[in-house]
Amino acid sequence: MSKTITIDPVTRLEGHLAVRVEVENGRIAQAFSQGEMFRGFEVILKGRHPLDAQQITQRICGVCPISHGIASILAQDEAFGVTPPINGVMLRNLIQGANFIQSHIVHFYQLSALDFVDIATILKYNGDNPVLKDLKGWVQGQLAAKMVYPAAPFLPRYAGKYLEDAAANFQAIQHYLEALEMRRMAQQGVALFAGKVPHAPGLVPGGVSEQAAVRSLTAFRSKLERLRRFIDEAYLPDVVAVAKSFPDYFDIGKGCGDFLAYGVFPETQNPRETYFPSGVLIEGKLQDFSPDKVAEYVGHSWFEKQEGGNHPYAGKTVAKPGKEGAYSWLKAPRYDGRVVEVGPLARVLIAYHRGKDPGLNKQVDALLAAVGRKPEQLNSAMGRHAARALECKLIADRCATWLDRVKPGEPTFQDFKVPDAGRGAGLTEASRGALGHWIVVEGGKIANYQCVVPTTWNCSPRDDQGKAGALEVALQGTPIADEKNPLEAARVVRSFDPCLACAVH
Ligand code: NFE
Ligand code: MG
Repeated sequence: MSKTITIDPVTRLEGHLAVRVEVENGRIAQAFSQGEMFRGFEVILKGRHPLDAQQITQRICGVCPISHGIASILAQDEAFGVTPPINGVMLRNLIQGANFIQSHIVHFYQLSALDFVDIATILKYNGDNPVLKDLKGWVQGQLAAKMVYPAAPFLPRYAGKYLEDAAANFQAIQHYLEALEMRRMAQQGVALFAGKVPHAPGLVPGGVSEQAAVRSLTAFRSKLERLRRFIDEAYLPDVVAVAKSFPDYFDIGKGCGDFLAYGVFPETQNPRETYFPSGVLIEGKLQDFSPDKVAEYVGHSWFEKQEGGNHPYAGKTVAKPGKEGAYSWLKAPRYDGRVVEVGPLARVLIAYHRGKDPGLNKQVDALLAAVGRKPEQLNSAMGRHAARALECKLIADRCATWLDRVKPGEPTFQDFKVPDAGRGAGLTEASRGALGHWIVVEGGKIANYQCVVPTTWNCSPRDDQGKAGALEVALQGTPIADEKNPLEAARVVRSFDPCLACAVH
């Protein structure tokens, strides 16, 4: 007998995701990931001036607008035939790097940690940390006032096993609050070179419109040093502590096992020479990434019927609500017809397999030793958290190198003309994974614009062949101890850090 459980909405993630699972003998047998809203950015962009694209596409999301902006200006760099000066390349990296840092920190503390940390222990706090005393007093006040949800947004939550050690909980709760301050600091770092947050005017084809002023570089460095301390002293140790307390999550949430990264953070004027390398890991073997092999299917998506997969240059976005057999507003991107997972785990594993950066491989090995796991166990719910935390450190450390490479006072921008016709692919990574924008310009206007987005890869519905998407595969086999509290399923979903606002764009 199978029992269907629907989690709708899955909370503590970005956007509107519903997950329907069929449970048999205490385990998930089948899972269906449903994106619940249509937005239509690709339709809005048609017929507009190409230079509107990086502004409009940043509105896809408030968490990763920078990566949409970067994907858009990379596509336009190619379409317009312009190469940014090295200062422009480095400032783009600092802007995008700071955006990744805030995103990873907010994902662990504000979105995921409450799956593991027992916030209810705050009522037992008897120490003299002012922040924790304040929080305890606030919860007590809400209880005394008989509020329905006295500790919202922390409670209610699914019942289950949370961190038992009181001191570990207090520390994590304190870091939860500090993380908000860290996030603000990283956002300020973005704004120094991008103009403002979240939707940055400073990202332009040909480079960055802000100058490389010594004052901004110094301000960025001081924020970066504070962030690096938080990542080293709080974020990474907290993830290791959670990983050691929940070792079973290195065996839960195992994904399809195939991974894709476009690569991100160019270190030369060639946009493909990136710090995190591109690549495809299929059945444990590393292949070079080929952009021609990306295609989107809509067999189970609410879009007009099409024959087979469309490469993004030929992609169409025609909404078809109520289409028979469809259950999601996400398309189903596939690589060479295969389901692949994208994100920090994909980037870290692909860099690890490439082995070009011995320092990076050493840090992956050290993390695995700290949690007592083997590399193959990174393909799991806890592995995704561990890879994300490690990646956050790698990026923050690398930002210091990019800062050193900026030449103060030298140009950050190369002028260009918008041609009457052209096309380009902007391939980068957002914090949640491989992100591509494809632009076709005709008559000086956008003739077609397609975005293939990280969460569209990870949370896609089934494709035309009926192959389940990456999250759907990862949910299969997940044990569900209590059908009224499907905490295990929620933990697997959140390990992907889904953003449905992006995914449905
Ligand atoms: Ni709305 Fe986004 C990221 C992009 S997710 S957060 O990271 O691109 O698919
Ligand atoms: Mg799209």
